[in-house]
Amino acid sequence: MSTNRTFTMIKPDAVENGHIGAILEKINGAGFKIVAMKYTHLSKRDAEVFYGVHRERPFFGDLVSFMTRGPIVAAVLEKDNAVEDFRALIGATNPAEAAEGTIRKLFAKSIEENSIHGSDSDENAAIEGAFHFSGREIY
Ligand code: FUP
Repeated sequence: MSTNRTFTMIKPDAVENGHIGAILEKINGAGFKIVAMKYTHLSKRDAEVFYGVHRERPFFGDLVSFMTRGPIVAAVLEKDNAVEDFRALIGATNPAEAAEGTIRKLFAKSIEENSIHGSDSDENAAIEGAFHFSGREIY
């Protein structure tokens, strides 16, 4: 995956609350092109592997429970400077600290259930995109 791409998940809280459409509108409105997308449901093992870097953190069990509670939307997005620009669009991990107009400020209720994921580096964007999509599913 080239460095103008990032990976996102619309998380179970945002799906449950009917925010898929509004969030995709924000993403497209900010100039991101969707090059892969699926509506899916993480297994416990999927969530444990995806968030493996947090395995030793006290919130890990709750994070896995939350991320497997219901369906998500996974997508690969394309734009110049995708990783950094998408992190700016979604806002701080804790929605209470997120800037006005960001996706987490608009839709998320707590740091645990913060509505959306965005890769934090080009390297992780490639790893996370490949975790969810085969090469022939990315256009
Ligand atoms: P982010 O890169 O903004 O998604 O944040 P992190 O990689 O630091 O955290 C990944 C996920 O772990 C967050 F989206 C929510 C969860 N988390 C908590 O539940 N509690 C915390 O204190 C930190 C993160």
